[in-house]
Amino acid sequence: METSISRIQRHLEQLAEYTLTPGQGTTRMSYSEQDSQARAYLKQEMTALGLLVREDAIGNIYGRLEGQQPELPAVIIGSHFDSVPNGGAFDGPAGIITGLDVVARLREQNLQPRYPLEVIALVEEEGTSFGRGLMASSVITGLIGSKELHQLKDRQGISAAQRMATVGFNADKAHEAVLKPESVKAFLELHIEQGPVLEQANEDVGIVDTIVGISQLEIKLQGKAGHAGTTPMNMRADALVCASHIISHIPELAKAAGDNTVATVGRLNVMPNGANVIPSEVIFSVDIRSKNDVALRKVIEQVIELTEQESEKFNITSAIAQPLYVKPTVLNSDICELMKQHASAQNLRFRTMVSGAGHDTMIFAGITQTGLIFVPSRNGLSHHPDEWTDYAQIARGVDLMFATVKSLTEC
Ligand code: HGY
Ligand code: MN
Ligand code: MN
Repeated sequence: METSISRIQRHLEQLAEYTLTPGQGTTRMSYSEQDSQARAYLKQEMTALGLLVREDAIGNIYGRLEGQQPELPAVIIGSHFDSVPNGGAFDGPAGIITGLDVVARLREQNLQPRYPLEVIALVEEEGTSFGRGLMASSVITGLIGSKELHQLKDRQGISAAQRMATVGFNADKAHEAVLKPESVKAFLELHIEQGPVLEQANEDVGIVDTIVGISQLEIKLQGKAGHAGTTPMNMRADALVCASHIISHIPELAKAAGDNTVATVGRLNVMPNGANVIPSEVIFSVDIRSKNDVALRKVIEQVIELTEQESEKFNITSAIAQPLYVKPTVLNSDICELMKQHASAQNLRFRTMVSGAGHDTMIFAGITQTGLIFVPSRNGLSHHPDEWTDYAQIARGVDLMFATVKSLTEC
């Protein structure tokens, strides 16, 4: 007989197989071959649990356990199954398999919830493919729709709409993927902490009460290509030199803003990218986060100003887009309290905490009450092949999720 721990291990090890970079972490882009492999596995496991399985217009997977009163709003549990490049095996999948294990435990105990329960597997939370994180949950909650899905493009210039069409989904029906707030009782997510706090404090779980605000900027600098050997230094419009001046000042802007504000330039593309060609164009990302919205907005403004100043200095034209901006999000206090009661009853060592990582939970908070449980990350490491959480630690998080779900669905 499978135990919760052995189920968790089986699911996570299987999902980790679906990567573009075996041996170098999890690389699973939305609507890719690896996405399709993970999708088939998740649907198979949802079906094996007797769930009613469906995929919405943009490829999110739902597994529904009907309630005694099907007309009542559903409690949704889940997370995402896309990844960052060469990421870990737990970021996202841990939350989906938590939903599966909650259902498995209900089945074992012959419990049918009064409220319907839905396990959800979300696409494109990381934004790795199309440069805008939290994409699917933003469609589900009505923040973006088919227009944006046609505008968001990957590095090859293919839009999210075109990509999803290749695997049978339809951005022009994105409106059908929108959930009515009255159809959802709560959204719950278990996620790895992706930081060092719980491990250093030797605690079992974190109950998240706030998620930091996030801004993702995309800065495009247009200079002029030229010969590296024959173009005098005072006749250049070098987009990469300009970018380097901007980027080198960004960390101090974040530090000066206080409140643990952070800023990261994680992606940079240089065109035409030839060793003997003056860079004509540079596109780079700026990811800014803070639990203080005033600080967040201040750093965004300063990065824009800095870009304009340096562009003028280097005879560059600049364009700045902000594909994502989400305010700091306070999660539902009633659910936090409920989780704390259950954690105490289970003698779990826990704390309430702020999440420095963004999660779909913050988007669902726009339409329903939400709760987010963290489990420890070894060495605080994430977005890295060595990302790790013990299966027994995840099982303790599932214990807390199971008790919370039973309360919210009145099992
Ligand atoms: O970037 C984040 O915080 C999350 O991993 N998408
Ligand atoms: Mn994640
Ligand atoms: Mn992530």
